Amino acid sequence: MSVKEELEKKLDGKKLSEAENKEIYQALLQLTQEKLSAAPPITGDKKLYYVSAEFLVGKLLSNNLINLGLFQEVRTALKEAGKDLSEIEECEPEPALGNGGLGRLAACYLDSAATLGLPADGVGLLYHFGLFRQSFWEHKQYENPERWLGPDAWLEKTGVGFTVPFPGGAVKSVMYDLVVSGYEGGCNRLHLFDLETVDESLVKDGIDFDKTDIAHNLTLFLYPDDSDDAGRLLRVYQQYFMVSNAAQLILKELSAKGYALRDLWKHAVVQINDTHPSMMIPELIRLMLKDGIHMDEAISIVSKTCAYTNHTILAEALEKWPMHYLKQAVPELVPIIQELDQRVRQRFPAPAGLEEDEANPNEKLYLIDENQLVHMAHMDIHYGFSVNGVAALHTDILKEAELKHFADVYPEKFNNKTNGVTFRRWLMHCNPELSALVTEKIGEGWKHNAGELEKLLPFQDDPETLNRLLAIKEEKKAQLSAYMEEKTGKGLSEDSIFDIQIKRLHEYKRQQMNALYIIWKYKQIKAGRKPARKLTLLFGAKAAPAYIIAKDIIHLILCLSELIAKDPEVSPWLEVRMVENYNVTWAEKLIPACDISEQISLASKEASGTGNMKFMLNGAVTLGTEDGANVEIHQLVGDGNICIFGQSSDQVIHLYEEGDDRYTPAAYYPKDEEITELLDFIISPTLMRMGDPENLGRLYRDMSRKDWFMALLDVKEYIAAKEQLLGQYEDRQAWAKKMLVNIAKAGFFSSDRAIAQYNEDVWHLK
Ligand code: 26Q
Repeated sequence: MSVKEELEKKLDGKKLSEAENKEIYQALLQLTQEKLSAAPPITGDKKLYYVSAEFLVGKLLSNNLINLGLFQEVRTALKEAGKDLSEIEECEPEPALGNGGLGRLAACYLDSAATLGLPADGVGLLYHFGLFRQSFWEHKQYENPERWLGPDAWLEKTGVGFTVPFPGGAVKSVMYDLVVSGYEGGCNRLHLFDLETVDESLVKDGIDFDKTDIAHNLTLFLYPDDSDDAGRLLRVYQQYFMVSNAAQLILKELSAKGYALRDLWKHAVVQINDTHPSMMIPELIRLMLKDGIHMDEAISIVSKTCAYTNHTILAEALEKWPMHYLKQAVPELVPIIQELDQRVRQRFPAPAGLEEDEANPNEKLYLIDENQLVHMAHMDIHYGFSVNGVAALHTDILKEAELKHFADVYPEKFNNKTNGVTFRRWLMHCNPELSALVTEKIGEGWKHNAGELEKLLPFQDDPETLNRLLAIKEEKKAQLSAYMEEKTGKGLSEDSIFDIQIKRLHEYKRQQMNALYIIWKYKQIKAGRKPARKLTLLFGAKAAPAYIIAKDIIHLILCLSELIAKDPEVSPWLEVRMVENYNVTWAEKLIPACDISEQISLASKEASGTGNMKFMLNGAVTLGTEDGANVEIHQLVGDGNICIFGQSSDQVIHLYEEGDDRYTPAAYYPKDEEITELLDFIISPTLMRMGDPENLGRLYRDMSRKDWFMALLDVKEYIAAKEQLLGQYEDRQAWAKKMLVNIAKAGFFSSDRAIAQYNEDVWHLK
């Protein structure tokens, strides 16, 4: 039966051309699910459990169709019936089970593990409400619950469930599965645990709810606001609920295969995705002790089973839980954690002859510090067998600075695994036009072996290929413009340069520095210095609900957007748009249309970045600092195909080390007229009339007095670099060549490569 016939059968005989999009979506969902269940499960003697508090999988329909090899056939059948697959996809709710990079990485990795035929399941939580839905009103962000669950979701009920012990009484879990298809391969699973007794009616006003009622709220929200004690404590409960279920599932599967508990490490490997699942370690030990295994052996087994990935060096994101939280939420783990700490203290005691008032240099290796805070990462490093960073620079900084004392003790545990992204979603799906061109030029091989994209390099002087690349970029810009028109009522200027910054809103990512560029450009145009071509700056970002300055930065960008749109002198040359509720679906529309990819974090602060890789793969040129994976992109494409600016990570680290003498904006900027002018504009009457003086004033004070992420230090170089890059855009052939080199060199950033390396060095599956 053809796909068309199968679909029409599911539509009870209704013709595709006569069915509503919603009906077609449901028929496609059913059909795809049937095919997925028929796909062979990946099996093996040793299995990876990728445990993560976030899996930002995005919409699944197209992804599954691609992996099942049905995408083209379905697209064509729909087209013939006058239907458009991307419009049908609009019916699919997006599971927003992640904040950003870390969650999206987990999703790419599951795709690649299945593609490579490795037995690897994800384990996480089934949040009923994903990351909040963002809306803008009077230039400010508002948050509303994002309920994505329903009949249109892809989940399968499994019938598996466990009991999770909490001091106030045990709770029961139910496990739901998402089938993870590999490209032209078998299937793995993403297991998401829900609370049997969850109660959605607890959600009352916006995203607020009773945080203490854990028997009913554990799986309601992704990362409940943890700006207060109740929220932080709930995070601990949530994490324990996740790891207890994960541990029980792993042991159940082990015993179903007929293996003994003490052989766990031979048949299972647990990848701990950042410290959110770190309680896996004491929980597995607890279960082994209960089964009669002695402490020494339990520790040794678990230490051979667990591996840890670090995704950040920002101090505020490193989890340290007060002991009293753990005593309240997970009392049974407390003696185990204390024992793990004691063993470290015995092995690394205070050096002999230490004076009373002298600090113990080994203190920083301990799990429990003098303030009774439990450092989750320390537990992972001592009691896991592998510690990896997510880009070369990040791993170097971990080894040489942040975690140097650990790397000195365990050099063999530290390794780098530069992040990667799945080319199925981030090229084949979001840019079928470019995929087709690539295939036409170099054949199909790149789809399974991304390194083959280098075969494009010989085309860098071929005008036909270069013109086609430019034409595809134009087409993707037109598509984005049409989508914007549909969503917001206003399209984009398709012949302008599209400069895009999309990522979580955080001061270290420096959206505020981009805003200063906008102010500069606005002033230039007002002064009569018009550019060669219009520039469109696009933003997408959610700010954490309690992150005040991040919300102030959104406010500034939205105010600038309106100011410019309403100014007939400026608006023909400059446009600023911030998309509402940025998510994976938006990313899939924005990235293929991008000319300039903004990767401007303060050097040393962005562990890797993965958006940078997606942009490059779609032929955008990076404007960035030498940070995270930008460093590797730079090395691969060479100076001429990227635009790098700003202080180096060494310089930045040095500035922070200077302590009180460190870079202070108050000492810098009043001396510099240009910077003074840019900053002062934030509180100028023009802008204050448009926005809220409280928000703008606060942001102004923060940027001029604290500027913790040194935007003012790099801003002039940033402006100069951006202007230079905009100039280069005008030589269209030379620009197309840059695009081509970026695409050709992107193969290294395939998550297939990353997963193959994890397997080779860490997991040893198959
Ligand atoms: C911690 C404690 C309390 C509350 C929240 C958190 C928390 C939540 C989410 C800490 C960190 C995260 C997410 C981090 C994240 O997404 N990191 C990104 O990981 C990507 C994949 O490795 C990298 O590419 C990015 O550079 C990194 O920022």
